Amino acid sequence: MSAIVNNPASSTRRGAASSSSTAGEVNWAELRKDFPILDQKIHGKPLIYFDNAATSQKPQAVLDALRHYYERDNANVHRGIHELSNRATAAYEAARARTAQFIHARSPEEIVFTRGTTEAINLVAHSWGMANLKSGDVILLTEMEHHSNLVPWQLIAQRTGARVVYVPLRSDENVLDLDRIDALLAGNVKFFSMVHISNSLGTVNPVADLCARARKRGIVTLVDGAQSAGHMPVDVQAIGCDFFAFSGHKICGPTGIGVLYGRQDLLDAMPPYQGGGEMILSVAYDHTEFKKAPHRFEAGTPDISGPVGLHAAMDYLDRIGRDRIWKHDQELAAYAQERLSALNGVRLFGPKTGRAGVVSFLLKDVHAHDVVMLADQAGIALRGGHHCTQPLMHKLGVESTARASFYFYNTREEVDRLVEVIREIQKFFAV
Ligand code: C6P
Repeated sequence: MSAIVNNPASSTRRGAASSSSTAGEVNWAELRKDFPILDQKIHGKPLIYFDNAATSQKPQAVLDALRHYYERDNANVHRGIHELSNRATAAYEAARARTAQFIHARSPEEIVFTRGTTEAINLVAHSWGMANLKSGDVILLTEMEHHSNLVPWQLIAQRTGARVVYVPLRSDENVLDLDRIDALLAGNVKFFSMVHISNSLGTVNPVADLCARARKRGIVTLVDGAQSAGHMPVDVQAIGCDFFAFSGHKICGPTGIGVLYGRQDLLDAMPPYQGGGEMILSVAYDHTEFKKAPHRFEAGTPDISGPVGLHAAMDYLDRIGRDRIWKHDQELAAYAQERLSALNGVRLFGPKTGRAGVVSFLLKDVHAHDVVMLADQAGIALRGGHHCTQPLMHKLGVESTARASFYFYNTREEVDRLVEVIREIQKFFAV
């Protein structure tokens, strides 16, 4: 990393040097140099990567950590008594401790490694849900959930007889209708699972407030942090949730590694999700004793390089500062919103103010996929489709949207280029 200067909070800074930055500020354009992938042309045009909600790019520090692990330390964890296995185990558990610190969990024992947000939510739905839900119970979700926080609950509802109920959107602003929350929670709600930042709308939900209201009624809560962890400071104790899930690949880490935070007492009381090696204390032909959490939920050889890469990613992000990343994301999104809304024939989705770095839009009479295909020809990576939020799209009366999603290595100049390209697309379709 070369682009952060004079940041007193950044004690682990490496090679900090940028004469163009002012005290405590980040030279965002300079940070791009940490991402080798960004330095290329697509269809002859400089790559503009605006598909960060799908997955982020990886800085050199993460690529180096993965390479170092496989070149020097690779072995299986928790099993061997040899040096390499000890090193791999130490790296794996150090990543767990770093993750606990990253989201301010009380201890590393509250961190379960999973394949991603999706698996983390499925783990809770299957383990906690099957053990605690029964016919007549209500699972409360919101109308803006990603399929990953919707389908697992429908499956568990089918098996337990519980019902899924949704907090509605306010039609004017694409935000949750908070006036309805208390009445909904007063139903027979046992579990309330909510997205922190909507991947389709960019809406930032007031999760601390929602969790506090649920907690008063003894309702267990989960926050889907796929789009928030890595984009803003996250403190699970301040949020007051019982579970929090996120994916490494969306926060500069590798694919295949995710995190489930769970309150220790809840995790300890939950039955295993999968059975196999690593998660047992002892096995006999007729019964098994399981390890305590988190190991009871990590059956089989885990992804080891994943946590190593994730550790490097978390260090990298914190050298920049997640408060700064959040400010940058929001400023870029507000700028994109302002520029796009000034165009004729552009429908913008999501809240008018305070949105995260996600901007969904449609051009009048142009299919979202055509927008994305033509933007690709101009070197811009957008995403088009339902973004795994089909019920939400239905609610909004559309099949799909085009979406630009930002991260800290994106710039205002890139947004300007997007606007230019959208104008060209409009001309092409004579809108
Ligand atoms: N959204 C997108 O918006 P996984 O695939 O397990 O890493 O993450 C799933 C997931 C869960 N919740 C939210 C809010 C998400 O945005 C996502 C992933 C991607 O482009 C893929 S649809």
